[in-house]
Amino acid sequence: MSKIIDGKQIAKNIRMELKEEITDLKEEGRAPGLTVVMVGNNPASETYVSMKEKAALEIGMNSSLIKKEEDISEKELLDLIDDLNNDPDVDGILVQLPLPDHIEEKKVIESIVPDKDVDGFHPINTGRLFSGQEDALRYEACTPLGIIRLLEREGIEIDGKNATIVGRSNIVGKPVAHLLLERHATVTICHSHTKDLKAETKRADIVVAAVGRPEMITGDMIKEGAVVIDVGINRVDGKLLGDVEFDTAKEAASKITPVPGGVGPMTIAMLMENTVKSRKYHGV
Ligand code: L34
Repeated sequence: MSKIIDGKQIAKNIRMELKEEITDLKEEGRAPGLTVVMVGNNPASETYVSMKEKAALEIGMNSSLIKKEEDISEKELLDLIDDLNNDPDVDGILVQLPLPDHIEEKKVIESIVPDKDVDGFHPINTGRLFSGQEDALRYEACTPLGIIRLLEREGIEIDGKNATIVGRSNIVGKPVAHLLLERHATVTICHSHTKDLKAETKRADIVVAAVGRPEMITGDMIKEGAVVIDVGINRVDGKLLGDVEFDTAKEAASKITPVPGGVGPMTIAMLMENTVKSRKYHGV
């Protein structure tokens, strides 16, 4: 088995499995429906939303992309979401972030009905994750869930392992900590006030780097044989760099994700998984 975790291939396998499931759902009467809303024309967002659209259509989902001008008012955006909340053909609603400064992201996220929040950002969904409610309908954020799927598919054990997460964002750091905790890892979350970062990463069996600083996690910070998951996507001089210095970290690691081709494609596959889950919940 290769040391490099092929997120692109794993994501593809998952999408193909979902495609078969969607064939059955169509026979039952209705394909899953995903609506992605994008405001403005941030080039990175353009790339990500078109990748989401393509992935959805390829596996037989109904997908629509709604693009709005940068100057759309908050009220107009909230009204649009309200329409989607009430549209029985829409199982999943995703509003691509970031939003322009005049729109309050929190307000927009909270306006999506939790049972269509396939991003898993609504406080109902994060609350159910953080309080360990496993039986309620609960969507988990796509990037954190994608990390768990990567570990599962690579046969990496989580139970009893030391997992150190670098970064405490609401979108990655905090939710991935809870998903790992739920699977019985001993979890440490590091951030800008952490006294000795190297000491924390060095004793980890699993390191998740999600800070958004190019190549800040170097090989000397990794324990021999550890698993390294790089969530960073930093554009530097037209190149994509992770938060991990790949070449040095690879020497120490037993397994490592590349950037690109690691966690990124899994984020999109998990959006598909969550939308299929929503379709099953909502029925025909
Ligand atoms: N609402 N906003 C909402 N949901 C999300 O889940 C996202 N995110 C983040 C930005 N805003 C969002 C994404 O979709 C980041 N993100 C995302 C998704 C996919 C990829 C990267 C970020 C991805 O597939 N990256 C490729 C490289 C693509 C390229 O060339 O730029 C990779 O292989 O890592």
